Amino acid sequence: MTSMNPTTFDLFADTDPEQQPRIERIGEQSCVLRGFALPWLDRLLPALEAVLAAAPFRQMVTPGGFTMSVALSSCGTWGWTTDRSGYRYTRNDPQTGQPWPPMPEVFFQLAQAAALEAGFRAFEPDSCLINRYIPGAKMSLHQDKDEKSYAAPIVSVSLGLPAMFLFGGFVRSEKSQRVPLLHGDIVVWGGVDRLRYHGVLPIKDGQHPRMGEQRINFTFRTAR
Ligand code: MD6
Ligand code: FE
Repeated sequence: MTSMNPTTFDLFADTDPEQQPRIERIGEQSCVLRGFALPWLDRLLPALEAVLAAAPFRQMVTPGGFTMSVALSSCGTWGWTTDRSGYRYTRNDPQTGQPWPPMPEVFFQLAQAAALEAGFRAFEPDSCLINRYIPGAKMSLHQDKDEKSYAAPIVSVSLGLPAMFLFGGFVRSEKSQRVPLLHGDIVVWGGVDRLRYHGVLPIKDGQHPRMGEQRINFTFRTAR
């Protein structure tokens, strides 16, 4: 410290936005960790490619008969699927008949680190749903309620094109907050906020320098 002159010291003062822990609370037990995934990307993206080679993105049909605009894949012990007969977690990918690819260690570690940063200890996700949005794709307001227990939080990683995340209440009609999400941001929510309605507005046209013309979202859960 003795070698630090006042000018150097100023660079690390608490007014420097680069040095702030960028945690934004969006609910009693929910927050956005700005840029949290960025230092992990060099390990995360190759692992993502390997998962997608084994379980490619596909568009699924809802029980109501609508084809989702978001393309989905999963990794981990349990993968989330939907078809005309309903929503469920399955051990096998219905498209390949094979077990979902195992969750890469770096996925698990990132999810656990983000949960801890948000105040949730010992998060052990057994499922990672991977969503791919191209411009125009959206996610209607919904609750994540197919998991067996709501004790564990959900950790949601955003990559690529920006999105406007809607964070609502406990009934669909309640007014939502609008939370802009950028490449590298992570939303963590749980506890009293676990069953809040949420969604994503249609993704705007654009090119992301690293991810191209898409937004990729991972949501980590404890399904069982
Ligand atoms: C998305 N996310 O951000 C969709 N669910 O693309 C979700 O549906 C979601 O971000 C639960 C918790 C966080 C989420
Ligand atoms: Fe969700």
